[in-house]
Amino acid sequence: MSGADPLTVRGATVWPGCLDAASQAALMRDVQAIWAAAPPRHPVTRWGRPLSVGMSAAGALGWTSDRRGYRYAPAQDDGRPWPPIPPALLALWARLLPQARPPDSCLVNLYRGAARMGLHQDRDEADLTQPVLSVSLGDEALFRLGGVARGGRTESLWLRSGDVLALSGDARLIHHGIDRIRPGSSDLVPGGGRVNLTLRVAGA
Ligand code: MD6
Ligand code: FE
Repeated sequence: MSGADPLTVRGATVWPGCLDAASQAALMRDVQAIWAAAPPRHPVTRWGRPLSVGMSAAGALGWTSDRRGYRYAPAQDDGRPWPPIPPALLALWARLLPQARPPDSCLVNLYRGAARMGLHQDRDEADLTQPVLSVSLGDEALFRLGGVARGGRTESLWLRSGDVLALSGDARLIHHGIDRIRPGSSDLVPGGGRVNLTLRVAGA
């Protein structure tokens, strides 16, 4: 572990350079083990359009989307359970968020090329008093933060490999998204791109 003191951007807590190079490489190996058990896929939205982000997950609950809409799911589409959350991520959560309940879900998102994620809120979790913690690996990404209400002013920051960010307290329900990545800015992810891991307490 390494890195500077946390900073606050629109209520979100950011720990720049929280994971050192060795921790990032170890976590990338954990991600590859998750992908071996739960390969990234591009689920379709309610409107039938595949997401540009490749999605996998770990923990008791993963995430799925299809024509019925988005939801947490206890198993993959083929019925297999999601692989376990890597112990290093559980330890990071416990260290940075000692008051929170342990996470039961870790979404694993892969951004390649022009992949992006539109402005959204994370509000499908059963207990919205619990934080969401995100870890960035690989290529840099332009992260946009807005307010709890839709519309209004937004602010952007570049998230780099090893950066960690939490949405908690009054910032738990702010709008946020990824405008774009900077392809080729890191060689951590095999095949290129960016991985974002988000740890949550999804279930009751
Ligand atoms: C991403 N992150 O960084 C997308 N959600 O690729 C999220 O959607 C996110 O970073 C909740 C809390 C932190 C996040
Ligand atoms: Fe989110």
